[in-house]
Amino acid sequence: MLIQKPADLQPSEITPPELYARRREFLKTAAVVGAAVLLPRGVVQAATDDDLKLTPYKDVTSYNNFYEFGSGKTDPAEYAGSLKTKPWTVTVEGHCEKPGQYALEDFLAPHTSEERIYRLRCVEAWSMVIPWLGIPLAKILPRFQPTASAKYVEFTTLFDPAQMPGQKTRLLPWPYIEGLRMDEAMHPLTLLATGLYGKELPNQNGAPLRLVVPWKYGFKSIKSIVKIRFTDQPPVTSWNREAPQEYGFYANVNPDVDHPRWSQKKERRIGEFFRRDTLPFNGYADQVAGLYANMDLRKNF
Ligand SMILES: Nc1nc2c(c(=O)[nH]1)N[C@H]1C(S)=C(S)[C@@H](COP(=O)(O)O)O[C@H]1N2
Ligand SMILES: [Mo]
Repeated sequence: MLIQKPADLQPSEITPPELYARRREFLKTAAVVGAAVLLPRGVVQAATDDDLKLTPYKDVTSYNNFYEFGSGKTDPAEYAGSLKTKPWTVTVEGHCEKPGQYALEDFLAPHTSEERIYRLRCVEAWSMVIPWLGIPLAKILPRFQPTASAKYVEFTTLFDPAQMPGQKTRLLPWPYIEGLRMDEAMHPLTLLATGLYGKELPNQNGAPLRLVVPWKYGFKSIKSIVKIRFTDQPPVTSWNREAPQEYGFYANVNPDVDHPRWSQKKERRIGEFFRRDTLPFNGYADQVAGLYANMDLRKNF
């Protein structure tokens, strides 16, 4: 496990992607000994090696959705260089005892990023497997002392058309907003990602701070977060505002509920030829299905 703050990562410590696979082999052996001790039970997803075969770094960083830089898959890699991620401030507001503006380092401290290998499944029916670096959101939120009326958490992406040229267009209602129910936000799988493949997040992947909610469609995993707000009502999210009949608040990966314009039964793992069956909750059902025990997930899509 990498246990380092991104700010502490020295160039000499960064594992080049081509060495990454070999390092992983080593870590796998180490994990047999260490994982049970380091991670709460049930967090490490039991899966075949094939199912968690890493998507190459090049694909992870050149095939992206980040509409602030355009709607084409290669637009973010091409244009996100204009995003300035240092310094970065995260504003905390709403139903909590400790609202404020926090420099990114203070916002994350004293926690250090750990590695989590998660699948990300886009609603467009492609998927990737990414070794994220991040901190479970559940470790960070309690510090702001959410009150009893905090039922949801709303996340907002930076709004600055000068740095994010896509925001000069009406592709989406800006700024990009996403939200989780409090228990989803506090679930141990929910990660605030600071990096991937052992390095800081590239801008196109949502630097310097993004959400990764692996059991939900990729659009819930909001990038380049500048604001976190505790609310008593479900946040109005960008995609839900844009097309409510297509994108619900919950957005749990569900092969049985088709997108109105296409099936969700299969997916194409980027880099693979044959399509795979999509798994309920993107393969994390054992860990998260209980969150939705009494809900009709066809209605609450
Ligand atoms: N701010 C913001 N966050 C976003 C998006 C976006 O357009 N803007 N796209 C979402 C979608 S649809 C997906 S699939 C994932 C893609 O993450 P990746 O490019 O790092 O693989 O980011 C999500 N987060
Ligand atoms: Mo997506």
